[in-house]
Amino acid sequence: MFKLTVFLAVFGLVEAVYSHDLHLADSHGPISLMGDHTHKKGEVMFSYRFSKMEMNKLMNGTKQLSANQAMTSPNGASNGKGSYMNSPTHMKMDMHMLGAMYAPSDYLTLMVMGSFMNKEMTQKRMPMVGNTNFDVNSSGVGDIRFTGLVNLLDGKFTKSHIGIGISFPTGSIDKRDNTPASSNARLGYSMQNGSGTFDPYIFLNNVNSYGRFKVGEQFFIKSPATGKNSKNYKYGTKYDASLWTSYRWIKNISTAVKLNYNFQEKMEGQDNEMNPRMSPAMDSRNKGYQKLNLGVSVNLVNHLKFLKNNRFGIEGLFPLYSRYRGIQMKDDYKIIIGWQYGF
Ligand SMILES: [Cu+2]
Repeated sequence: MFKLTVFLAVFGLVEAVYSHDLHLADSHGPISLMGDHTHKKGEVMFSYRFSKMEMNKLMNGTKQLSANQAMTSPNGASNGKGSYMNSPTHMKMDMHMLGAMYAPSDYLTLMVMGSFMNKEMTQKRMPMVGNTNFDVNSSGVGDIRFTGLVNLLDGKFTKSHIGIGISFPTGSIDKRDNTPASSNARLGYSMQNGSGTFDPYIFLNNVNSYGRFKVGEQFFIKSPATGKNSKNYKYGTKYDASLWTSYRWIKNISTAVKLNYNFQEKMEGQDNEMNPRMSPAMDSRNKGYQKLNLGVSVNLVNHLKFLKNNRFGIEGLFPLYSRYRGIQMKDDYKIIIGWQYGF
């Protein structure tokens, strides 16, 4: 019996008594959520997330269309008469995100988050020039976010906090590459690494516990504050609502499903160095969307002596419904793998 207990304890299957719930798998939300939890006074946490995203379909509103259909659609520059010279057909993005959290008090947690991304877009040229494909690439750091999380309720049943922060325009909006039109062309909006604007945001995060079940919600709003960026455009206000529920199978393993609704308003202005006749990806009319995604995730906490309390999370995000403003590429899926360590 003693041997069995030791065996179970080593594998974290025995419910030991801990001072607080840093050690429970479900004390953090699904790994795709940012600012889903706060920390106790003096705690520090580091995190690393890797995400991979691919797009292989073109959409106009809610309808799928081919690259040739996209190229014969009216562009944003010529009153419904002119069409596009190229159309995107594939896009993929790898992103590395580094984060740190520190709680100077039980009521306030500070958070900073930065990223580095690699993007690739394949475009098809119009039939007149042989429908050939070409790739463009960009990489670099993204916008850095500073957030303060303030606890509203910190009970056994309900935990709520608000987050207030600013996204700083550290990501480049002048990413360039070779295209058939130019050896050093500014790439389309989605190939740029930042918004180019200071974007304040606010969110409300709530989690209710029902034993091994948890139900969480997060409502997030972000909007550019200082007018258009240096290239004469700004992204629309972004609204994001998440609803998730998790189940803790044993102390150190939980699974969750998440519904996420994402709305981005239209873009204002346009980058004058991007020719909207070139591609739907360079036409500022083709920005803004509504998306409903399903997230499926697993959280793990290591209870072994070696690397104790290191957390691992993995989440797959899949589109249930999407409606795009104009012609845009559709997200096929997104996978996020994360590591977190708090002490
Ligand atoms: Cu944390």
